[in-house]
Amino acid sequence: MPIKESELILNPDGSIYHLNLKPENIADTIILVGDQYRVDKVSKHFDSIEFKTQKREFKTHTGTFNGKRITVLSTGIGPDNIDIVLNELDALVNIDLNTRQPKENLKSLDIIRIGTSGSLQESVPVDSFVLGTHGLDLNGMLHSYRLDDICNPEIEKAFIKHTNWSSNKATPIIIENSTKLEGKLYSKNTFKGITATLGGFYGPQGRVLRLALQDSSLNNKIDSFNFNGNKITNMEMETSAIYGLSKLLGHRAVSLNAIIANRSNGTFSKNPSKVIENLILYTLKKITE
Ligand code: R1P
Repeated sequence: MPIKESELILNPDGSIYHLNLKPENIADTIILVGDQYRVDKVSKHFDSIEFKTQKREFKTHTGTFNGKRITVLSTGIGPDNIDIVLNELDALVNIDLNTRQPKENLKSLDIIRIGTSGSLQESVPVDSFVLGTHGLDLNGMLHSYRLDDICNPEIEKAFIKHTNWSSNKATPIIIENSTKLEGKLYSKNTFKGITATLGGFYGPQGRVLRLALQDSSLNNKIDSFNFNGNKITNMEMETSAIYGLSKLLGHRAVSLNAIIANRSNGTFSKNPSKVIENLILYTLKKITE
């Protein structure tokens, strides 16, 4: 049965609904950034750009860097947007948009996030990079899918117990990165650890402006969590959703974050643009080595 028009929505020109892309517009290596203005900061290093589009916060440039075809695409903020981006990218490569049927031979994309994030550990300072070994999903978007094969119950149970996690909130999920992409992107210049992904910037990440928190000691408990040496290094709003949907759809994903704030000692980078630029150059070099 073809997938109905209401479920797989195409624009009049045949491009996919939110991303405004056709299958030929994307490379097999995709860099995801949050901020739409970061797309230009990546593609300015390309040898050439063959394709550009933007709809809402989803801006895409495809080109080559050192001869390798790469797409850079902005996701905007949050796991809800990742649901759109990962499903539509997968549809572009794994669903025949003419027949509206899944393809027989499925393709795996390499998906690399270049994000910004706050460190939770004093030992992971501002202006450093963190590679997420796992995404710790604390926002719940992934619970709409069947997750049987991607969870890590032992570590999830330990986290729930350690934090006395409220049953009013979505059950935490831990999802691994692609070890293949970790091998390509990791070096002694990057920290490694579990990246926690929240569904908001203030309360969900323990920031208090005027509203009281459900659990004011949660961040301290997250900081001190240690499962066989695995610690939670940083917090942001996309990684676990990227890891979860990539695993479910058969893509490889790794998330690199530039640390621009340290929540443990209250510091913020004096030059966040510089650390982001450094991470962009590091990533482009590593994926084309
Ligand atoms: C919040 O300011 C945003 O910045 C971080 C968070 O994950 C969230 O998206 O990442 P990006 O700079 O990649 O958007």
